[in-house]
Amino acid sequence: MTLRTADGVIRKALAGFYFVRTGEGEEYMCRGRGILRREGLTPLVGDRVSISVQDEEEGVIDGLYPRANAFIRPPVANVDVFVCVIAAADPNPNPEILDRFLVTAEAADVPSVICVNKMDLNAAGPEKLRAVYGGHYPMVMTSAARGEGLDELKGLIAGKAAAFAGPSGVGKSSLIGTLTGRDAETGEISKRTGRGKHTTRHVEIYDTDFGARVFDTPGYTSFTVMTADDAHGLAECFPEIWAAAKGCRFDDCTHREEPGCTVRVAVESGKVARSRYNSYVRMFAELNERDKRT
Ligand SMILES: Nc1nc2c(ncn2[C@@H]2O[C@H](COP(=O)(O)OP(=O)(O)OP(=O)(O)O)[C@@H](O)[C@H]2O)c(=O)[nH]1
Ligand SMILES: [Mg+2]
Ligand SMILES: [Zn+2]
Repeated sequence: MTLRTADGVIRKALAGFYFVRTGEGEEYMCRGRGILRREGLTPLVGDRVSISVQDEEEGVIDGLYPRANAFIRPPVANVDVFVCVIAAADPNPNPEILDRFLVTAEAADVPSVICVNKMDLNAAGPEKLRAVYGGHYPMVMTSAARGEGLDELKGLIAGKAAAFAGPSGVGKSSLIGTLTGRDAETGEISKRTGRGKHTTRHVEIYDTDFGARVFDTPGYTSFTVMTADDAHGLAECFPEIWAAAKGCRFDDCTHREEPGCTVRVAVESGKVARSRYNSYVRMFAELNERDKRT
């Protein structure tokens, strides 16, 4: 039985249920209507949806409103900015995984902020990361453990729908805990169970008192999904490579073997970091293979 219909946003997805908050602030646990599945539409956290309310707690998702953007990993929609979290150490930074993620965000025209967490570990990695990414992406150095760098992070995401993404264990949930004031609670749980770690298994949106809605997402251990349109669109997804490519003599330069390629000159002079260029070349080869097959 349908009591009424309403519009809302999916705040959490868990075990086949979608938790939808309506404009009036009520929350309903919803299933998706069969028609969505048949049309190949998977509701995502962040989606704006129309629902039929069935009783005080439950409803059914009837349809999805058009999305500004949607991602497979992490499975989120309508993101204003990604906070790409990487740890100074423990786990050690993996630049290629970060580059793959940044390309995915660029391909969808969603800006990224790079957040280097666990600065309290005094590792050597962060200076290198700043040299590679600092001129091309907003960067913030944080310690969720010590509450450092959080005001700067807040400034970068205030008023936005900010999805936290990154490998498992880098501190996404810890950062979100301190941003939303839920840290004390998490600390108690970890003391009681004796576990230092609470791996996130679902996507959920949390409100903050500075106007940001933050998405916590499960960490990934590898990143193979490639969403750049094609090999030639790839250079566009590396801001500093794209800037260097403007000077190339040939419009169709792939920036690999071509003589006089200005991207390679920029790599030699250090304007483009070698690790970024290597990521580009590897991803180019992968996309080329994929395009050949299809
Ligand atoms: N030293 C230090 N440890 C931290 C910091 N932030 C988080 N940790 C610890 O790192 C571990 C992982 O933190 P989480 O917040 O669960 O990491 P996550 O990115 O949410 O991990 P997944 O949910 O598995 O993707 C926990 O033991 C935290 O206490 C930090 O700034 N410094
Ligand atoms: Mg987590
Ligand atoms: Zn070139």
